[in-house]
Amino acid sequence: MKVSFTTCVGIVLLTLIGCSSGDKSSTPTTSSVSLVPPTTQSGGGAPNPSSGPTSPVTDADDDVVSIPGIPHASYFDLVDAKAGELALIQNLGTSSQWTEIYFVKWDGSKFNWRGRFVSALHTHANEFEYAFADYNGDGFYDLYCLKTKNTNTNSLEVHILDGRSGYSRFLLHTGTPIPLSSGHIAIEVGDTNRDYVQDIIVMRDDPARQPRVEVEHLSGATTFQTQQYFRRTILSTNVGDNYQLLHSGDINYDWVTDLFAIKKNNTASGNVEAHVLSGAHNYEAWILNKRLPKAMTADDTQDYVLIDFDGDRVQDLVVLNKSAGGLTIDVISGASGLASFIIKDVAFQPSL
Ligand SMILES: [Ca+2]
Ligand SMILES: [Ca+2]
Ligand SMILES: [Ca+2]
Ligand SMILES: [Ca+2]
Repeated sequence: MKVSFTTCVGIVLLTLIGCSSGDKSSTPTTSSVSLVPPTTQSGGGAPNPSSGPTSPVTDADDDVVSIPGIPHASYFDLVDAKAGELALIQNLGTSSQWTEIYFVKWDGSKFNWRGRFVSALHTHANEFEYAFADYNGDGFYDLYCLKTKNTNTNSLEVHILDGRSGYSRFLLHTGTPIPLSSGHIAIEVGDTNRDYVQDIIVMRDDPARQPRVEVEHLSGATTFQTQQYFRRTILSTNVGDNYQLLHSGDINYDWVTDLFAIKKNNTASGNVEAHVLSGAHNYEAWILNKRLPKAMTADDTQDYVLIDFDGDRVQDLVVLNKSAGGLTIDVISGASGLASFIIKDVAFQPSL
């Protein structure tokens, strides 16, 4: 089902979570909507002791996950790759002593392993964010490894592993104009200016820097050396582990990806909430504020990924429920307006 913009606004009207004025019109608001605010901080951008420079925001992916079938499993990240495929990235505790990449695919009833690759990236303690895209246009998805901590250049670094070689060699190592930051950085890859070259989207949550989450695009055409877009959003900083920021979905079908702020903790409703800012409106308009059919947890044990899981060309929201005992997966249907599940509580125990 295609969800039109008007339908989305309708969804907003039906499912407002703590929204106040400004949502009654049929067009996105440009005033700041009073969501359950991510922070009570205002104006000056004074650092919060819990997330300031001396106490970097802890990433959700620090959690240990043990997954049957992967020896020495200790650390994972999960990203989308190819249509409907998922990739697990094991950064630490690998048998090869290199970062390893596993592909899995859902066949309608269970997950199946699709391949394992020993990459040319060393193991590390949570220093990289990841995204898949075809960097060199050879038809193979490459792995963008974006180093956000402890870089030699003291800037955000881009290291790209070649998909065609099974991720065994690098296509690029470069610094960028983006300085490292004490706050949390989320990153996606996509062609934001439609020149057929993949760009990097950086979402910066740094209350020590300023009080609004910033979105910045680095130009792929200049090998990520120039900023081709910059905006301060109406989303307050200091979202920390309460939120997960995603930028790979276009919820209102205007061909511009939107900023999903998934509020995972401390919601008034007790459920996880999706708050979406319109990319086409420079992140000054909320286009969805939705209570998801998913209870929040006290700990940061849920990770969210946007992909089209069921192949209907509508982005779905994959939930990874992490625990010491393993991983279970839910998928919330985009076609249902993020109201119902495609799969729920499926243990992640892929078959060979
Ligand atoms: Ca490639
Ligand atoms: Ca581009
Ligand atoms: Ca959009
Ligand atoms: Ca879908």
